[in-house]
Amino acid sequence: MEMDMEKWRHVFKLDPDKAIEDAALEAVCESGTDAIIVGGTTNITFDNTIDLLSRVRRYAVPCVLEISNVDAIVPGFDAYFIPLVLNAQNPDWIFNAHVKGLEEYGPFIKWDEVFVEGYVVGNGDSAVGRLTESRTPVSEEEIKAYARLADQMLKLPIFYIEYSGTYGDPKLVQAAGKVVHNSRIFYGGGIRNREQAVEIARWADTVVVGNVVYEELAQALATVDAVKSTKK
Ligand code: 1GP
Repeated sequence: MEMDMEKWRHVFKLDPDKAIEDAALEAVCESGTDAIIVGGTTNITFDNTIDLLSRVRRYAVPCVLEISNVDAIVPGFDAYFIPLVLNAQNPDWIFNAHVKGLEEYGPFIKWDEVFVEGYVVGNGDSAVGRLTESRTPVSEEEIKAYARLADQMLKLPIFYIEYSGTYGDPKLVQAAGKVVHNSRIFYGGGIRNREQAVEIARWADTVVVGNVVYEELAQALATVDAVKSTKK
């Protein structure tokens, strides 16, 4: 599958642990979104991940696995996103999990399919915030420092501002944009309607829409056009 992440403006993130009917999945995959990210934090298994991949594969949309569990790495995705949680305070989520994965899979990895995401978790009460014991809240000055860490120091392809479950402050996305030169800025978290999608799309390169798919599908689908018709 052709995959040019540099052009992605909108992506849906689907959680293998959540049920989605065929008709809803079709609407999501045919919505005009640029890609589907398969990812979640809890109860992610090989079985539910391969099941979702095979269902998304009926459609001509790129499909990426965001790895959260070394035991649920499924071959056959177009690419693999590996989060590195920059504000995690639990060392397991800084590099221990990555080293464990590399011990097991290191020789088999196709590195041109792998993109490391420098994550900043903004919602300390989200599943990922609790798991990684992320240091929150994040101020504008801090987000700029994390953005420079990801972009200039670590030279990561993606700087991901993650507010999963709550809508973050667009000013933080704007602040990050001022200092990032090369990383793509992804924002995900709490986008529930067109207005929020537009507000974020003004500052983020790529807008990630997750949970609302499972709660208000029509609103979720409306975010695609909202993002694509907004100029950054
Ligand atoms: C989660 O960034 C995504 O990783 C999207 O968050 O589910 O709140 O839209 P929501």
